Amino acid sequence: MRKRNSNMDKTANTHTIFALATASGRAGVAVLRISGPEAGAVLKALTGRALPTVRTARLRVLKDANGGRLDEALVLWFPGPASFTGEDMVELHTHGSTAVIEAVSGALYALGLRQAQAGEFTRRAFENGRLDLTEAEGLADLIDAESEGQRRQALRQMRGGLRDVYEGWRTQILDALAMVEGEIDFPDEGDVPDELAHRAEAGLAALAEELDAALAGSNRGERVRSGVDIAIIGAPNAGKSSILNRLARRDAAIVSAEAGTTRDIVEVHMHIAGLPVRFSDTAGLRETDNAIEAEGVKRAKLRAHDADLRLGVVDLTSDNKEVLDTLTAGDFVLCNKADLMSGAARAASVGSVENQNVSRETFYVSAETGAGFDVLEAALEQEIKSRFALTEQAGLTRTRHVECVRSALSATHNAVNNLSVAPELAGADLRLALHAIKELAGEADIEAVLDRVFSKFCIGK
Ligand SMILES: Nc1nc2c(ncn2[C@@H]2O[C@H](COP(=O)(O)OP(=O)(O)OP(=O)(O)O)[C@@H](O)[C@H]2O)c(=O)[nH]1
Ligand SMILES: [Mg+2]
Repeated sequence: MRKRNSNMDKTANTHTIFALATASGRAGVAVLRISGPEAGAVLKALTGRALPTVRTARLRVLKDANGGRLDEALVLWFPGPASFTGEDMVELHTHGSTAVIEAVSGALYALGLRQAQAGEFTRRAFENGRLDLTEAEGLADLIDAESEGQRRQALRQMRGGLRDVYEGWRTQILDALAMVEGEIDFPDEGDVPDELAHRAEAGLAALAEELDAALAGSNRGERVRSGVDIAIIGAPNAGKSSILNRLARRDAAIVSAEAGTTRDIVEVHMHIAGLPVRFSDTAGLRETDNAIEAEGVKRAKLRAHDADLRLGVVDLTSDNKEVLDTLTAGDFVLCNKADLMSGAARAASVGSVENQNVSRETFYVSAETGAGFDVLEAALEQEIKSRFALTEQAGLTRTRHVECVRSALSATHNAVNNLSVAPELAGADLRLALHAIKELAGEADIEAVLDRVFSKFCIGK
């Protein structure tokens, strides 16, 4: 048995580690996980008995080195490599008090184990080939998931959804590379046609299209992960804070008849269409000598600029030019205080909020009475669904993925351009594309290529 602080282990990977898998604090049950070569020996030492049946819960008394009872626990034995980390693993389901967790942890330290670092179990699983990088990321997202959409997306990625996608790309690149390499290495072989490299062209064009589509859809995956940002902007007193409170169904922001009430940004978080959504109520846009209000206006504009969707609130009795100019295509115009408007006034107003160049939906609402909110909320849900919600296809969910796919795409474009000019350059481009896919997967080695060249082309060498 390794002793604590011993230097027997030079490589961190072979050290046996443990960690509390459940949240700390008072609870009915706590789960401690152990992983590494000593896991089995540790379980024997703790229970003073032989290892239990594989992957079967057993009730055992846990004792320290002096025979002192620590707790009665359910124990499970998962020998590697068919365990989560690929190493020998043990789970101890103890009672969930701080005292029990501390006592059992103390016994594990005494047996020479060290506490796992954040993510170390998953890291080992990755290094042992139990999951690829995107699956590990999916797992991390699943643990963090707060909304329905996040849960579904993370689960799909954890189960290899993205891997399936990039394995398809990898095959396409390898196919093309095999053709190109055939051209370079065996130019005089009779069974390798001269125009071999050009046969790669159609496949690469199709690949470029797929990569392009994945990049176009990446905004969705990232939004599901990080949430949709909606900014409420408008002239002072238009009723922005009242609208926020209506949407939130609580008094989140201060409402008053005084213009310039809101200065700091007031945020409300909720879930719409299974996605986390952040509404930001902002300061009314106007010129002002007041330094604090001016700072509020500056922040409002910045938030509006960064938002995924803007709700431009207008009060038809005042000047709304600045607000309307801030809105872009797809944003919503909310004509508030509809309760103060006669039907004729409303009809006359239509032209004043329209913009010939930018298509925006217009809603007549009253934050005071709640009129029009059912229509507005339904439209918001529809908009979020169609613009950001999950699609059937697994996609890119992180900036890291987007960067890898971007380099794969640019390398593919270069390869297509080089095919007719110099196939050896196209080959180098395709290796770059392959490397980008390997980065996406979290791999390093890229030597599968040559095997493929020979096996596919029956060159006879
Ligand atoms: N009649 C009527 N009054 C409204 C409506 N919405 C808001 N108000 C009133 O308009 C005034 C301003 O409302 P706020 O929600 O504070 O407006 P705001 O746009 O947040 O204003 P600032 O934070 O100052 O920019 C308050 O007196 C509200 O009660 C509405 O739909 N109908
Ligand atoms: Mg306000």
